[in-house]
Amino acid sequence: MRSFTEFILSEAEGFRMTGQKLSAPSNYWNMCAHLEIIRKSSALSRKGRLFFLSKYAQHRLSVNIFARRLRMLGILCYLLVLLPASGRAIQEVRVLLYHANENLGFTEQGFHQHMDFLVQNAYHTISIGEFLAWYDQGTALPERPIMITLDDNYIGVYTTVYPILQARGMCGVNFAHSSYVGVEPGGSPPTGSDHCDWDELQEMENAGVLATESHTRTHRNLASLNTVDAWWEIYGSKQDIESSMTAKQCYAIAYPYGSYDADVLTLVESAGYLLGFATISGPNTRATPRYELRRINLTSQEGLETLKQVIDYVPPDTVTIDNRDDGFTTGGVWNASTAVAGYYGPDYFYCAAGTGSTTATWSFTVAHEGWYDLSARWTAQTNRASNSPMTIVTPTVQDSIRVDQRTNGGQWNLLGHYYLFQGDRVNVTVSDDADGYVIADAIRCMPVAATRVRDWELYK
Ligand SMILES: [Ca+2]
Ligand SMILES: [Zn+2]
Repeated sequence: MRSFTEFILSEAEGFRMTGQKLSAPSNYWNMCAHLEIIRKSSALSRKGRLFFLSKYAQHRLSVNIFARRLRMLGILCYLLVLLPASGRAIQEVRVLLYHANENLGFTEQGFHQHMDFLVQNAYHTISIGEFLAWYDQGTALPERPIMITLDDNYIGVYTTVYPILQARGMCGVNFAHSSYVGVEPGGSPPTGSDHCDWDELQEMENAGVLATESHTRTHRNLASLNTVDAWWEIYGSKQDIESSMTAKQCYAIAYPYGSYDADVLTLVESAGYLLGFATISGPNTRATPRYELRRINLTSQEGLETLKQVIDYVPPDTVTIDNRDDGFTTGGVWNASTAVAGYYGPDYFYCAAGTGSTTATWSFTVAHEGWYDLSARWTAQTNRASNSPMTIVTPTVQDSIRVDQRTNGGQWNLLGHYYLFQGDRVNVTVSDDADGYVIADAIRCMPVAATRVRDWELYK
């Protein structure tokens, strides 16, 4: 495939100038919209295993089954009552995982840079308590919520991470293997592989900067242990942390090596944990299983581009309009559905193929002049239209493209790249003049770096 530059060079003739405004020939953007993004999927293998629970565990289990039923009832009520009325997109929380050890790619400078980026871009670190209130009760989170976690309780958590977070008013979670708290294999002076001691953990806890939670006792692979050993690791570390720290409740566990199976999850619930963190990449919603929460493993050496990617960074001026938001209007009959996964917000609308009289329009006013990428989402299936017509209309842009809604569901697909002026009213419309079901889910208009303008001017 040709590079963007080669494409511009060969296709520059095709660019249309309208006053000061430039838009690309639709075939380029159609090509972009059809680019396949390989999605990684994690398959979790689970193995069956017989085990016996202690009396305490059995009691916890029956209590928890009741609690789980109550929770399911709660979720049902949420779905039935709140969801259809809600105009807000479902919030997501991404959890980052670092290891504060130079031997594992940790650098003070890199961590500094990552945290500065988060603060400067209005991300808000949340605590385990805030996560739980959101997950269990739907309590609102701050804008751009994010959770910082550190595994293995390396001394760098105390010497480096703690002051960096504290200076920025941020917080995080320190997952400690409780048998190794205070263990210093490097002797004196401390080395990167030494571990924080209980006094240091208590100090960070009291400061409200880093809460210590469980990473088992001795960091063994939980899925490979028999029940007695797994219980000793899971329940024992919770006991260690709660008895060694003042007025401490340990609510969360992170699985060593990200390893767990169905039996491990049962033990974790029985031990009284409320949250379990894996190392499966991706965002958490309130529907993510509470003992299989996603975490994104990265090192602070990785640059800001990687960070932006894993946190799905969107610049502040980005406008996102869901089919349930203000700014979305319809003509003709549309039906709501959640049947196919990958939709944005609470649901999507669909209509059958027709003659173009059934339409859905997303409208917004541009806040700042500049270049924007305009994208749309849909849910893909074979019964969809391969040629859903979309028009993009502003006072000076008039673009018509067709998108294939049989593929590329559940992701933002580029419709076009436009120069927009402050105060411009933008209307994006999809109609039923197509060869299958047409989907109206959400659109996004995201500012992009001005470098592309300069690139283009080189070749004009
Ligand atoms: Ca939607
Ligand atoms: Zn670990």
